[in-house]
Amino acid sequence: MLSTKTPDTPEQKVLDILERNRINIAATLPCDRIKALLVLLEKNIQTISLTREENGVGICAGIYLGGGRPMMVIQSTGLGNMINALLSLNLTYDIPLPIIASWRGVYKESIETQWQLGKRLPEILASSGINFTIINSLNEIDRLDEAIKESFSSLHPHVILMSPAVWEGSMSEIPQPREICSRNVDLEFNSTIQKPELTRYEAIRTIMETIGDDLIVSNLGIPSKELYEIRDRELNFYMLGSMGLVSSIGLGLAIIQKKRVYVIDGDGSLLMNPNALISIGDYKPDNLTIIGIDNAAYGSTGNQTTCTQNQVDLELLARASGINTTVKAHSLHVLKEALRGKIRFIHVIVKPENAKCKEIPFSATHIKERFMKAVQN
Ligand SMILES: Cc1ncc(C[n+]2csc(CCOP(=O)(O)OP(=O)(O)O)c2C)c(N)n1
Repeated sequence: MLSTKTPDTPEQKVLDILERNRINIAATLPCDRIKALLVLLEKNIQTISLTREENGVGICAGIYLGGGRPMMVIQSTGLGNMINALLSLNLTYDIPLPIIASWRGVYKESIETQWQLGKRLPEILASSGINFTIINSLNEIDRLDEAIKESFSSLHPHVILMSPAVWEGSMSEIPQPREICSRNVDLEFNSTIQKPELTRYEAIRTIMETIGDDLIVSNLGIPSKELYEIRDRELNFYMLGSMGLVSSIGLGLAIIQKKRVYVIDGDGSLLMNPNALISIGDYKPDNLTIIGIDNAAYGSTGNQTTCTQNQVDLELLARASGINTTVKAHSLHVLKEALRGKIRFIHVIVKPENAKCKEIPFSATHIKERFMKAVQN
């Protein structure tokens, strides 16, 4: 992509460092202090705008698994939304993620709600085992280069706490309000959810009989164990934790890869992170299918009921999020047809039953390494 140069501004220096490190995608959520940096990033590298930072951890993990070099650019408060994901995903599977965090709450901060988290962040990161670098002024900007390199060589996240002092006096362009055009939502939706006849196990077996050499990311808990039992393969990425992030990882993979990506998600997990559907509806990658297996329960933890029992329709949630080809499957035949038709969201209605399955005998890093090798072949 052609670089739009604004020589000698702090923002340009940051962009130069990212380009030197071959960062090809930045997942962002704004902070007032980095608004000029975000303008420059949008003009020069692919950016993904997030609705919640935790979702970005999943999307960036998918991009990395698919062969990309992503990073995140956020406000430091967002780190509070990301801790579980960084530990259960990045630190467990060895997935790098450089994160520029505009460090609020400490330097010339007038917003009181920023103080408590801001001042404790170094301690929180240190005690979480997350590497971090503090950059207090523009003179220290080369430490950003070191931090990004450290993240990719250690295969771990690295947070760069960037003081607002870095940008002081910058002459960079700041964003202008965009024109909002009129728009129309034309969503006719009627649905019936019948008494379920299928099990999750039967649905996953049908998925495995229908798809070819496509990529699969599977939900934590029993769905991944059932998939392992039905057909283990290198192109299965088994989630062992990080509830809610399986569809985000699928999105990241679909953005960076030409291969087709299937996600086996669950109602509990989709309701924990509907942000994933919103981002998928926004980017609409045509090589991604989310299979929302709805047993109206948190099946893996004892079948406690979820809000799909009587209130939320996941297919409607997907449509309302901008995913426009959806279907509801009560039978294996409809599921098969939907998979063949490359429908983007398949809502599969199943009974809250778990097959008796053994544990997946692989470590997280083994699952990651063999998946990446197979994907990039
Ligand atoms: C943040 C977080 N909260 C709770 C859990 C415990 N937990 C693990 S799996 C699971 C249920 C997932 O339900 P769903 O996505 O519907 O899939 P199912 O097991 O029903 O197929 C829960 C609550 C967790 N791992 N992480």
